[in-house]
Amino acid sequence: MVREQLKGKNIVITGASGGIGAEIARLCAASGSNLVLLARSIDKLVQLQNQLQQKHQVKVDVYQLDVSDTNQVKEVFTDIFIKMGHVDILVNNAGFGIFREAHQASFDEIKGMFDVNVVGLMACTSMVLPKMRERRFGHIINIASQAGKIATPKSSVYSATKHAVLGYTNALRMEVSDFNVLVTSVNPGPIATNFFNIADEKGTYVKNVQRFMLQPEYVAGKVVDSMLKKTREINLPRWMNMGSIVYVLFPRLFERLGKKAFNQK
Ligand code: NJP
Repeated sequence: MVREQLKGKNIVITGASGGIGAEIARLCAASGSNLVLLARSIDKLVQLQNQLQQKHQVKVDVYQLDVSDTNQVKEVFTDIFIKMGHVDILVNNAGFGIFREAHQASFDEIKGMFDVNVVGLMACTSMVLPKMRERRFGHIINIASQAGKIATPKSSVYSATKHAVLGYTNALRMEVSDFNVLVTSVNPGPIATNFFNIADEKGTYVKNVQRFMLQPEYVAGKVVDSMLKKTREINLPRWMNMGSIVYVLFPRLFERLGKKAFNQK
């Protein structure tokens, strides 16, 4: 499916070596966008680059980037601007989680999750904002999580990073609204990706939530459909988001009644 509004647009995707990021890249390439794909696994990026260039005759650049290294972020984005001139859409997708109770999370794990999910996302955003504001055009899409709306046991640190992403995203949306720059957060529930290889080392959560796992292609489709459109949030699946609305209204009751459902990890 070709999304006409994306033809010839410059799109940068972090965490594009697999999962949702790679699926978003596939759909954007099918719409004729120029892509910059970022991740640490350069071999996977090069493979995807070759596939997309052959199949869709689009321009795809790849860079090895650990988004938690802010010096590297600066260098890579500086180079992207030299080559592309401007970025129309930034998809901040790189992220990871480790399911652990707070008392078991090591300082390295805590710092690691914040450095990638929060600081890395903010650093990439900072690099594209000045030009987007100047051009009065652009879209920043932050992949957060339903974990950014409801924190559940064994997700204390991961949820905290995604709450931070949502706080940042909501303020940013207001900051740039007069500059015609769009800001969208994406809050999915569990998606069948490699995310759980790290997050859920015992496989308990995957087993328990298997029946309502989202497919990465579906989530990516919703993200790409929202591109360059004024979409505040994408919440998937819908019923899970209803839960987060009720949670805001009746937190104590919700935590008590939902205790079993929240203890899936
Ligand atoms: O996971 P996965 P997803 N610097 O593991 C990259 C959120 N989310 O697609 O660096 C740069 O297949 C990694 O690349 P590499 C989640 O929090 C997920 O599911 O080569 N990139 C890979 O391309 C995350 O924000 C679920 O290892 C780094 C990508 O990130 C986003 O969705 C539910 C990096 C991760 O791909 C994509 O995750 C939810 C670094 N330091 C939110 N570290 C879910 N799957 O259930 C990792 O609500 N990456």
